[in-house]
Amino acid sequence: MVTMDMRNTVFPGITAAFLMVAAGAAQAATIFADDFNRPAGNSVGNGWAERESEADDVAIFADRLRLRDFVSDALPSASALQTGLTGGGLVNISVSFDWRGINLESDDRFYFGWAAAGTDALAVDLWTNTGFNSTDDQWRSATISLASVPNLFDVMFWSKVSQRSEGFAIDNFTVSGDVPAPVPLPAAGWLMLAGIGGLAAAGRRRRRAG
Ligand SMILES: [Ca+2]
Ligand SMILES: [Ca+2]
Ligand SMILES: [Ca+2]
Repeated sequence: MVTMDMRNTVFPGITAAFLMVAAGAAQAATIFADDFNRPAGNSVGNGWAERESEADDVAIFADRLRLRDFVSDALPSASALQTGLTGGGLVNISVSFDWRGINLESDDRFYFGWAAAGTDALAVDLWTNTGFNSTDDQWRSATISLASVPNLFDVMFWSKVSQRSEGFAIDNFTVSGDVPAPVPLPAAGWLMLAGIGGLAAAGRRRRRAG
């Protein structure tokens, strides 16, 4: 009876461990997400800090983030900042969002930037930025890999435009990462298989010796 119990419990357990390893490598986890689906208003909410000239330009509008303004003294022209995101041990951290330009000319840009937590939001040169431009009103999707992102980081949408009517709209913003594969488990599995092989070889040697 003891032998039957071993077959029923130990071997399914080993199978489950290897399946967990295979699934872990591709499992994505969300760090922060915002679909901006909430009542229209001049404050974005959900932790976003705003830089704008007129209050209704960095705002929730039509279930999206609208970022459309021109603060004339320095960059950013307008921005929405989210601080204190944590990688939490995830790998391959990336962001994705949908966007479209609002009245942009060819020399206008908007940016997604990221930096270590606490970086000055007005010192855009200290941020890692990806720039976009669109002179039509088509929605597009973007995915950006945050290489070497620190464990605690800030993200910011910001613009570099020349008029208050220029900007962009954002929707379906997600920051996510992959759960790292549990490396020690496959190592242990190989050691266990090597051990079983070693026992079998020892058994053969004992049988030959006898
Ligand atoms: Ca506002
Ligand atoms: Ca939305
Ligand atoms: Ca312009």
